[in-house]
Amino acid sequence: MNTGEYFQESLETISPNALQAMQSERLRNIVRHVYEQNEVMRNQIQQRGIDPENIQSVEDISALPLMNKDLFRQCYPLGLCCTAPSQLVEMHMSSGSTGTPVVMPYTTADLEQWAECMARCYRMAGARPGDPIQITPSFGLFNGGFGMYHGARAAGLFIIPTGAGNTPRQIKLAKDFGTRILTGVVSYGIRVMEVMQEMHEQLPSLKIGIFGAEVFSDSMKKKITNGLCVEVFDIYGMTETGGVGTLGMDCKAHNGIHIWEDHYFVEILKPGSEEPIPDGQQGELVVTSLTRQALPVIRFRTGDLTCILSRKTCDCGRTHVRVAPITGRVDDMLIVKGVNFFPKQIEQALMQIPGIGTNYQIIIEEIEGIQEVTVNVEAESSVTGFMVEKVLKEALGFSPKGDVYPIGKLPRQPGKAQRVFYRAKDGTLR
Ligand code: DLL
Repeated sequence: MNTGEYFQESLETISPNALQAMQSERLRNIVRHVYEQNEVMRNQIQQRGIDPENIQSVEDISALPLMNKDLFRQCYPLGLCCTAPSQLVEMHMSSGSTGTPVVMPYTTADLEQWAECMARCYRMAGARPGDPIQITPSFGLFNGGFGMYHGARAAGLFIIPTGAGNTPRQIKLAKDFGTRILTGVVSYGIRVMEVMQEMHEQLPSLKIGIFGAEVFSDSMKKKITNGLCVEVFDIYGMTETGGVGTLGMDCKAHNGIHIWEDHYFVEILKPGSEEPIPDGQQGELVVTSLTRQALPVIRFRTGDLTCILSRKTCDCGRTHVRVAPITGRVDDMLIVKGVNFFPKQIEQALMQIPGIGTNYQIIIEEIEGIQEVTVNVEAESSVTGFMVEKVLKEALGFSPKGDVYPIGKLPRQPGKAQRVFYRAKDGTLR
């Protein structure tokens, strides 16, 4: 069954051989471009003892050096830029955990490339020209708002650019303008759902929810699907690859995130090493941008954990590789009492409890030299701490403490939600 509708059918359904030839040609060009235009990149390549002529096809990619976030930070603000400053037309920036920003500059062609990737995502989700789309990420340095906007222009949608916040007004506008597509960071999708429930409102025109920027479990996806009465899509991208949707999204088959492979070459490596990980096994996603001008990344270590799910043609007809929804970041893994786990596993377990809310905190603290975990979660009064502890024990194999709070009582942050907190000796959370 072909469930697909395409923005660029011939590119989205390109044959694997033609795709590989296109990637190889683009890789040769992009390596030459960064080598000729940027001193930092040239030095990195020279330090590996190679020159651009060594890279003839994607099969040669492992000869190239790897980049990471630290390199971006060291080169703040435009030290990695590969075009003249006069060519730049926009920038976005993420601050990250250390507070030193990661900057992404764009040329006009880069904005078109971004819009193209995003427009493919919209069309893949079932958006059609003229559909009202409400864009809820902030319009500012964060790439979410503007990326969704550029793509919506390319896809011919009717844009309602609400940006972040004022949820009751968002719901009113969605009702008044018949919003069909709601986009945002995952925790804001959840917020809209909660406020709609509080207001006893329904949005009959709303059909498509496009959310990302944060890890979300399958059970959270189900909760949002049911709460907003939408088909939920998991959109992926990051500042360093050019923003939201550049990497891709899942299609209506919901069987992995299609990576736009004519624009990005992906590898899965063992975290902290250059060892490739076979398809089907989890590792760190490493991305090379094949078509960006101002700041193409070469073998960028994303820090995101996933695996290659399938390289076969999908039910939607697209041939681009599918990766699993992101498990978490390499440094998100928690090790408590000898058990390794990711926050996503806690979310997956919690969301199966009937009556559970969507807001939770994982608190790690050291008590008499031993790490202890407490999970605070909002829920209806029918849910007890014992019920929470039971599902967590079954999911994790050890027993975190479970504390239940009334809905709306745990703090919420604007933007991406913080789920894991460390309790210092003086009781403060950080
Ligand atoms: O979060 C881009 C974005 C905006 C994606 C809106 C989707 C929706 P950054 O702020 O640079 O960019 O953060 C990128 O967020 O490396 C992942 O760790 C995480 N991330 C992004 N999308 C997903 C997703 C935007 N669908 C970082 N699932 C990435 C899980 C995601 N994590």
